[in-house]
Amino acid sequence: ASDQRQEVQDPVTQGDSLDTFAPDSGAIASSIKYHAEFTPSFSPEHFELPKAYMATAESVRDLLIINWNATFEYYEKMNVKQANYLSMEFLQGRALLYAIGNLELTGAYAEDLRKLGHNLEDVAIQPDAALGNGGLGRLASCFLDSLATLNYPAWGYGLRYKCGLFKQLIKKDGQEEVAESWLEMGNPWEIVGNDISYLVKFYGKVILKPDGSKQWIGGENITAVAYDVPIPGYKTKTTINLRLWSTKVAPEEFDLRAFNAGDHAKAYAATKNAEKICYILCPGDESIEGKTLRLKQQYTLCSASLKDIIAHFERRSGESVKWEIFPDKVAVLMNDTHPTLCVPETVAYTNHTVLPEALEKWSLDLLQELLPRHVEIIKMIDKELIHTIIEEYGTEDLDLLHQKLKEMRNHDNVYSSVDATEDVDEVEGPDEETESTKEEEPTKEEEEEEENDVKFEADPALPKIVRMAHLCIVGGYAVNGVAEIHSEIVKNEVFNEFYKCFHGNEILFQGISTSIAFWRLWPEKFQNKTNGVTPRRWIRFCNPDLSKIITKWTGTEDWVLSAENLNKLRKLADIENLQSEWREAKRRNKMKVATFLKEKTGYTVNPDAMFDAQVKRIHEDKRQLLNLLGIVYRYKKTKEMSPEERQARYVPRVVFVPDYNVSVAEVLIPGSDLSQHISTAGMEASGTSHMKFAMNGCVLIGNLDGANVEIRQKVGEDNFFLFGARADEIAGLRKERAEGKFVPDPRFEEVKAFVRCGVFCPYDYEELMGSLEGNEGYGRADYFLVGKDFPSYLECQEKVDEAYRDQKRWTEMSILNTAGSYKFSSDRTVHEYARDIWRIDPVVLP
Ligand code: B1N
Repeated sequence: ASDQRQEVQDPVTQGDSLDTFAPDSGAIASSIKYHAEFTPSFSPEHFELPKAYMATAESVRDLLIINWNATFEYYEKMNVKQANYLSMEFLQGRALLYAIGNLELTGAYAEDLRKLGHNLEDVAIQPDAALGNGGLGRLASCFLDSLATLNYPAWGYGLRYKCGLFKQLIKKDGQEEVAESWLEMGNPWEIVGNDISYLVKFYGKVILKPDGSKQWIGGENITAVAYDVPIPGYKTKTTINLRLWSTKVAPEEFDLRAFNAGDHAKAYAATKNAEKICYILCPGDESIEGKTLRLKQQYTLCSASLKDIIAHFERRSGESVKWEIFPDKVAVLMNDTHPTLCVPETVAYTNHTVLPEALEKWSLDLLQELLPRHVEIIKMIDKELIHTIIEEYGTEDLDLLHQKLKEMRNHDNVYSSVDATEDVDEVEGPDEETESTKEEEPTKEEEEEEENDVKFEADPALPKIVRMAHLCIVGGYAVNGVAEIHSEIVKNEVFNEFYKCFHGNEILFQGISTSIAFWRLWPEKFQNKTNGVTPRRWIRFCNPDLSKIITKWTGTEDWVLSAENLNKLRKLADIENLQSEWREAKRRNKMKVATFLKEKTGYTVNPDAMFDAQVKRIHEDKRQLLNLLGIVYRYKKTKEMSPEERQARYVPRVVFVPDYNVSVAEVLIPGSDLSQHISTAGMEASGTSHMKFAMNGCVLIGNLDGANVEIRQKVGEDNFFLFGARADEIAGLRKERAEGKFVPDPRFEEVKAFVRCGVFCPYDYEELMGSLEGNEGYGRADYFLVGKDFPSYLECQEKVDEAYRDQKRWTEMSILNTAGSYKFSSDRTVHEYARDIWRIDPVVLP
């Protein structure tokens, strides 16, 4: 990629203005009425929900489209360099009130809707756009918000799943997942581009053409159609695009003959095959069918998006398409490894996990079958990698080189992208469509290559797999982790072989360390980009009460666009008046949570109690179990108290909130006092919910993992409840555990026994508790070290209780959390990506 920045100057419209449509009072009401009348998807009689929502949304969409078109046309005309963010997930949440807010029309819409007999807040009842699971998808959405707000030329690319995140029901036996289509009532936020579609090919074979080039033919073709979602920036005309692909059958794939012969099932097979690609988010991939589907999803995203990006480049180039400047015009970011199949192009890669089981691997056989041409290219990349290694390392010490490659291919710590380097006869032929498919004689160079391949052949006994992260690192020009500690682990541990490492003896002489041999691949590719979240949605929009206080005490509303202004609160944190306003706002937000919980779960909670929240996908490494066992322990202790003693304290009350999503977060986060980020150290890449909690004045309890480390630095050590083992201690502790040397704290034994005895309900707790003890058949002995961290967690929670009793001190901590959260604005993150990875500049519309 080129380092060149561009100077964007519009010679034509400089000084002119392309005014945003600024509707006066009454114009909004007419626009809503217009849509209510002419919207074809609802019956004409009434102006009620959901029709009122739809008509309001469509009138807002009109405004967005004006800005969206202006943005698009300007980028076309100026031929700007554009970043493209490819992600299998986006967690947008609700759009209506947010878009109106960004357009600064909340008052006007509320007023005009009132005239039409509706309340704006009540009209905004749309389902969440939940095209994601958690942090990774929500991060993508925060980035889009920041990109638009900061006027960066950028687009998001994703898939338009018909069913987003499942509806979660908690039944006696556990979680029940129910499919739910968010598109049932229609989606006013998308613009279908029936004229923007691409063929995506699967299966088939590769043939060699007479001119020596290769061609991928036959197989199955589907069509990907563009659905565009305008993303408005805050207080700017810039409105960028999220292009989501939906799949359908390519017309020629429909078997009309079978249909007419009455074999309808056969005729529809192709339709179903195509449509199922975008049917659900994250299809189960235990079965081979599931794996194939997931791979098809990933490839659809890559293929359609890259074709689209290339089409843009060609169109914007006009008469003279110069491919050598492609990297000056286009940056492509892969959000984790899911879009790895983009690698043959110009890409950058963000890693979001170091958990071995979460690092994507695909069987070479499956890839070979579905994408034969890509496998050829992947193998070429692999060969080139080995050459690079040989060049870097030299062949003087062949044994060592062998050893190195073997290590690289070792299953849990590798870097060769493909296990196999020997040739598989993937070039088929002869084929009817070509005159000749004879392979050319290998050149001398190729013969040498062959020799090296044989020398450095992978262990044939190992299954052939492609490690997507390795492919991303080899093929990407930049690789980044998502928090400082995570980026260190990425380069020094998990992918160290791609970065650099020492081998041979390290000598320490008079305090100076010298290594004998030095292995260096691509240290320059590795970077850190600590995650962030948008302060627009995560303070201003979800917490209007606190926003007013921040604006009042910092003197301006500038913090919405420049989060550094939040830090002005630091000096004010002990002022009595600010503190009492702050507490009142928190209390109102807690009342909202109480109302919400009552409605959603039927449980009553006392707003005077401390609200202690843990918000995470359910996973062993997030250690919900540590939280639960802590609660159980405290419950047991409360039970053992005398009635008088118990009176003086709150009895623990625990509510599980099912079906968590962005809208639920918008209620829970502002109304929490404490939030828990207690994953086993080294396992949470970053986390992002704690950034939202801190912004909303919640104090955190956590260990030194992910972005906790940086949050603690910013809010101050005294304002963060720290416990638990550090990342660099974990390996040693696990070893100790496995060797049976770990002596559990009596409180841990007590709480497990208490659960086991069945006080909560009769249930076979053996598996759950066994996993903490490493009993036979229950896998790795407390791999996530719940037992190890349990005592320090309990002690830390006691300190929290103590601190909460001093409301003045607590409020100060709360304010200091908001103050220190300034670093975790996605604006800062996006500026860093733009500067260091995408190399794009803001382009302000005239
Ligand atoms: O990405 C977030 C981080 O803040 C979290 O720490 C991290 O856990 C999360 C496969 C993932 N890592 N990996 C995923 C999501 C979906 C999927 O199919 C993996 N999500 C994360 C943002 O950086």
